[in-house]
Amino acid sequence: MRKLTAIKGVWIFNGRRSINPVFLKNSETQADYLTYMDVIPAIDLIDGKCVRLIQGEYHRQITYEPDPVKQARQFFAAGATRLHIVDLDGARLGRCINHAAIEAIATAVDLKIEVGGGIRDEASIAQLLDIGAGRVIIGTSAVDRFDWFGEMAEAFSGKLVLGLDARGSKVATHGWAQDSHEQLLEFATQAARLPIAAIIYTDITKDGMLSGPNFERTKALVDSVEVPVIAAGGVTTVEDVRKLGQLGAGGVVIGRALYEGGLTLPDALAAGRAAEQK
Ligand code: AMZ
Repeated sequence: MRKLTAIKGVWIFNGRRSINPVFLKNSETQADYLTYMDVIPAIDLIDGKCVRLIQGEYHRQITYEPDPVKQARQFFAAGATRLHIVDLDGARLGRCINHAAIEAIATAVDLKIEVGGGIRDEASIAQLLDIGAGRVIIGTSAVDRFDWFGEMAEAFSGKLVLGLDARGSKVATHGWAQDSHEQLLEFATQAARLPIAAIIYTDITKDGMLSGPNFERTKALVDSVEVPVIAAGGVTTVEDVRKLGQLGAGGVVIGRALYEGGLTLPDALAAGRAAEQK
């Protein structure tokens, strides 16, 4: 751990990962930067099974492991410490659908879990935290009801993550079926003033394409906000992980590349740790 102010990374406070440093400014202890990046494998759920979509389109679905607990155990055995779970049925329908599978994973596997997809009310957030999720991801409702999102961010300080999914510079919602009027950087800047844990940025056009992430927009985000930016969508190679680390991403979410064997989780984790030493 080193004090670095020029590189964006993950804020820590008293040796622990922390929320937005804005909320630490009155503290006598200075917040430090921890420069390693989280490498977070993804489980996307449809009908209780692990799937991937291509560019978020529900008719372009690949089913992998039918048992998500088995998949989560494999990620844990390969060295993961965090797990990204998306309830894709939930994202489409606007309420948590794959609750049983999420609870089964949270109960069976010792991973820090972030989960999203269809979370639209306070009770759903509380319920997911209750069953062991460490963080809850909110996308659509942050865009549609920003004031509500602000209230929830305060109520569950450091536990919410903004899921920022975009086609180009336009933020998308409702399982990526709708484009909103929000612009990526403006919206991120506004949301980053709240006590959220991170922003997960997904470039929809890259997602599931195995052709690399959107480095340019990830960098623009990293340079615009003071919360960790986690990059998702298209992360395919060790080099992608390394480059995202160099440009200051606080983490990466990896899906299809892990499932199709092109990238091993130990190699991706090693690249994330290497970013720590920069
Ligand atoms: O692939 C999709 N069509 C998709 C997807 N992966 N649609 C939504 N999501 C994810 C977002 C975010 O993690 O990346 O669901 C979460 C946001 O859900 P919601 O319901 O709050 O917008």
